[in-house]
Amino acid sequence: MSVTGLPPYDDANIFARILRGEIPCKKVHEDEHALAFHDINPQTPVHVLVIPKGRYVSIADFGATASEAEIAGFWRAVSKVAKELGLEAAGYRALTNMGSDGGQEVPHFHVHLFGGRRIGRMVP
Ligand code: DGP
Repeated sequence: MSVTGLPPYDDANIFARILRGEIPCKKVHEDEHALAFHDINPQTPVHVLVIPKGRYVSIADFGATASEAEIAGFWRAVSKVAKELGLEAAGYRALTNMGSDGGQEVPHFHVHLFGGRRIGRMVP
C-alpha cells in the first residue's frame, strides 16, 4: 500500500505504456504536465482522455500527493483541451472514475472529456 492506503502504481498499466511511447495514441495535446488523446472506445462524438505525466493511480493519490504545479498544470490542460476541441460553447462533461465501485479500469489517473452531443444525467 502507498501512503494514501491505495495500491501502489503499476508501471505496466496501459496509460504508462502510452506515456512511454510503447503504444500509439491519437494525441490531441501534450505539455509538461499532461497528455490528452482520444479514447479507444468513444462513448460520445468527442471522447478524450487527459492524463497527468506523473505516476498517480487515481484522483485520490493525485489530489493527496501531487505538487501544486502538477495539479494546476493538469487541470489547466483539461480546460485547455476542452476549449481546443471546440467543446466550450455547447458544453461538455469532465469525469473521473476511481476504484472498483467507481468503475475505474485503467489504474493511471485520467479525466474523461465527453462532448459533441447532449449528455443525459447519470443514473447510478
Ligand atoms: P476508466 O473506466 O475510467 O478506467 O476508463 C478507461 C478508458 O480507457 C476507457 O474508456 C477505454 C480507454 N482505453 C483503454 N485502453 C486504451 C488504449 O489502449 N488506448 C486508448 N486510447 N484508450 C484506451
